[in-house]
Amino acid sequence: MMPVVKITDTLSVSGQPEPAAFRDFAEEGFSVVVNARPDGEDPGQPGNMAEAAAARTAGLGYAFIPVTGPGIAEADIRAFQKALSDAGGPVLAHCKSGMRALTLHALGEVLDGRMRREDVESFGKRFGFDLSGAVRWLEREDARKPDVKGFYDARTGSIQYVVSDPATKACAIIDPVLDFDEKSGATATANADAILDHVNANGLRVEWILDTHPHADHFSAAFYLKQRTGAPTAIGAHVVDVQRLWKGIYNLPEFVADGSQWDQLFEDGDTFKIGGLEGRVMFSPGHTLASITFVVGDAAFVHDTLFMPDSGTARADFPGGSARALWTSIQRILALPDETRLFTGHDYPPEGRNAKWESTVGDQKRANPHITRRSEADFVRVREARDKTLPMPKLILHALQVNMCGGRLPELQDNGCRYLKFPLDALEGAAW
Ligand SMILES: N[C@@H](CCC(=O)N[C@@H](CS)C(=O)NCC(=O)O)C(=O)O
Ligand SMILES: [Fe+2]
Repeated sequence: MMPVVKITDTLSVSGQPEPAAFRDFAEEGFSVVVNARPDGEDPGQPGNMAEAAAARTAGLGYAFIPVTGPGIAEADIRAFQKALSDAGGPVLAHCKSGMRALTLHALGEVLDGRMRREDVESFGKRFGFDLSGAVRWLEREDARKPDVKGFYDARTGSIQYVVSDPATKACAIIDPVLDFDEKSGATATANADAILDHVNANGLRVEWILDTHPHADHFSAAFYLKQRTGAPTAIGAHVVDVQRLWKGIYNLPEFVADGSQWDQLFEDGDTFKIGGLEGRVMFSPGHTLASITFVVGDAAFVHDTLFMPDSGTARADFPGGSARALWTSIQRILALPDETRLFTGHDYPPEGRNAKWESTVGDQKRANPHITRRSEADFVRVREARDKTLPMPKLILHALQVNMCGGRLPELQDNGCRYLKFPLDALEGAAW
C-alpha cells in the first residue's frame, strides 16, 4: 500500500495506488483522485481507464493530468489547480512516486506568489520529496520570460521596447523613435536617450537594434542608437521591396535598394540571440510589405498588426499594404499559445483610457472586434472600409525617405543643412 502524504487540508499525494484502494480513499474522506502520470510508463501500471472506472465505482471524482517532469507546461499547473478548486473536498494526487503531483502543486503556489521559490526544495524535503526539478522548471521558465519595458511616445502614439534577458542582462531595442517636429523641421533624440538611460541604469548590454517595419509615421532612431551603442541593426528582408517601391515614389535613381543600410536582414523563421534568450522572426506583412514579428520567449512584438483589443488592427492601405495579407499574418500570431504576451507597436487610446500596449493572444481572441467571430472576407471588408476614412499619416512622406535608409537623415548639404524631398500628388488619401 503506497503511503499517502498529507500536504494541506485539501491535498495529499502518493505514489501509484492500486485501483482497489480507491474505495479506501473514499472512506478516508477524499473526493477526487488526480492522476498526473501518463499511461504506459510501466508495464504493470493500471492506467487512466482503469483508474477512472475504479473512481466511478468508489464514488470519487477523477482528473487525468498526465505530465513528465521536463514536459510540464503552465497549462498543466493550472489544470491541477482547477481540479483542486473544483473538487469540493480533499484531493489525492498521484503519479509514480508522488513527486510530479507535488511539483505541480508547488509550482502553482510559486506562480501565484504563495510560496517563495527559494523555499521550494525545503518544502519538498519536509514531505520526503526532492523538488529540485521544480526549481529547474522555474529557472527554465525565467529563460522563456524576458523582461519587457515599453516606452510610449505620445506624439506619435508609438511604443518602443527594450526586451532583456534577466540572466545575462543582454537586451534588444525594438522600434525606437527619433523625434521630429514637422512644424519647425527640428529633430531630437529625447526618446532614444530615455531608452539609453534605461539601458545604463539597469546595467543592460544592447545586442540588437530592431525595427519591425519601415515606419510611416515617425523616424526610426536605429541609426542614432547604432552610433551610440555599436550594436547591429536589423529589419525584415522584404525591406528591399519597400525600398524599391519608395525609390520610385521619391524618384531617387541613385538609391541602392538592397537592404545594405542594415547590418542584418531577417527572413521568416530566422532566429537570433539576446544573451540566453532566443528570438524568432515571423514574417507578418499586410500593414507593409516588409513587416515582421519578433517572438522572444513568451513575448511577441507584433507592431502594427493587432493593436490593443479595444482598438482593433493596423491599417493596410499604405503603398504595398494588403488587408488580406494582414489577416493571414494575424492568424499566424493568434496561433501562438493563448498566454503569449503581445506587445503592439502603437496605441491610439480611445477617449478616457490611458495608453496601453500589452495584451495576450487569449485577450485578442476574446475581445478584438476586428477578429472575434469574423471570417477573412468580413475582416477585409471592415478593414478596407475603415482605411478609406483614414487620412495618410502626417509624417509618411517625411518618414519613409529616412526609414528606407535605416533611420539615416539626409546628407548634410554644403550650407550645413539637411533637406527632405516630397513628391506632390503621388499618394492617395488626401485629407480633404
Ligand atoms: N494620426 C496618425 C496616424 C498614424 C497611422 O496611420 N498609424 C498606422 C500605423 S503606422 C495605423 O495603423 N493607424 C491605424 C488608425 O489610425 O486607425 C498620424 O498622422 O501619424
Ligand atoms: Fe506602422
